[in-house]
Amino acid sequence: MAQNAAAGDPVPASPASASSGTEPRHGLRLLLIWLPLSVAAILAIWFGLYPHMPPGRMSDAAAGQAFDIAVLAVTAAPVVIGILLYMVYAVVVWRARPDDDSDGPPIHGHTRIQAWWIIVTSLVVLWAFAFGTYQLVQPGGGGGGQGPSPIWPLRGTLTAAWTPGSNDMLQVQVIAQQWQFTYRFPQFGGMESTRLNLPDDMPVEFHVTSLDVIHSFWAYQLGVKADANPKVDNVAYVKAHHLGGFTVRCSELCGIWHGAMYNYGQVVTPAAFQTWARSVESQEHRARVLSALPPFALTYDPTVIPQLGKDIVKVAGITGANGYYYPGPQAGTPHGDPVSP
Ligand SMILES: [Cu+2]
Repeated sequence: MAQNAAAGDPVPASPASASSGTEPRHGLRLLLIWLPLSVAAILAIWFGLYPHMPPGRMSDAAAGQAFDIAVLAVTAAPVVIGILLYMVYAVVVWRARPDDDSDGPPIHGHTRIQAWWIIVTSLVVLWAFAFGTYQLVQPGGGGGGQGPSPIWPLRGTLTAAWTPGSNDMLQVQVIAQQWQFTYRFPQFGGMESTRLNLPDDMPVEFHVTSLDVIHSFWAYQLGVKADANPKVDNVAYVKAHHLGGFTVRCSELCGIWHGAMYNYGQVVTPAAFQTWARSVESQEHRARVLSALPPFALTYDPTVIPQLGKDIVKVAGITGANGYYYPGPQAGTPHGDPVSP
């Protein structure tokens, strides 16, 4: 268009009709470049990236997150390619030549392009809205079954005695404190452990709370992240589908050792889980840890109980969040000094 003006053409009354003879069909050109690029990007995302998309496929929740990211990336790729392509095309094809000081032709409205613009952008937004809403609500999604009073709980039977191989819901209380996580299992006598073992293929209900400041429980490969706030019982669900290890990190800046606030968990077979949980329970029962711990509750008052702390740190490998909130006289021992994690 700038070339026409520079060549001395009269300013056309209607650019579309006047330039149709000389101007190439830019819209068609753009479409023919955009289409194969978009198809290639979609195929690369779906078959190249999606199989490796974090956080993996260890649980329903994790697989759902990987799927959501892949679908939204596939939705976004043609849009991003369209914008970048148009910018590059405009810079290359429509730039003014060095000796061209003339004005460009006047800009007119184009009803068909405007209508298409409104239709296409509306469809993209409506699709993102519908997909996002469905994924939040459907079982295992990120939005429904989380928070202090979940709206859509994960299906499972709540029983006092948990049995492997059934549809029993395993309850795990996650107790965060500066700077470690402790896990308490109410269906196993309220025993506590710094190890998070979980049964494969069975529903798990986390109750996440904190003894001191705000933390966040993030079991990365399981796709679970829940705020750990003092005086709050925050519920999150997961159903693991693969045996193996996962990482738990604190995901909320919670003090000087926040970066060291992590540990590891393991998804094991339901039978192996039961054996482990029972053995820890009986070990803590023999060591009189269970009777010394406060009764299981949804939240705890972080009262310092120095004597309890002493008793608990005597049991190697077993720690109690409620027992040694502050290490007191046990400072410096491997299990009693939280400032040296
Ligand atoms: Cu923390």
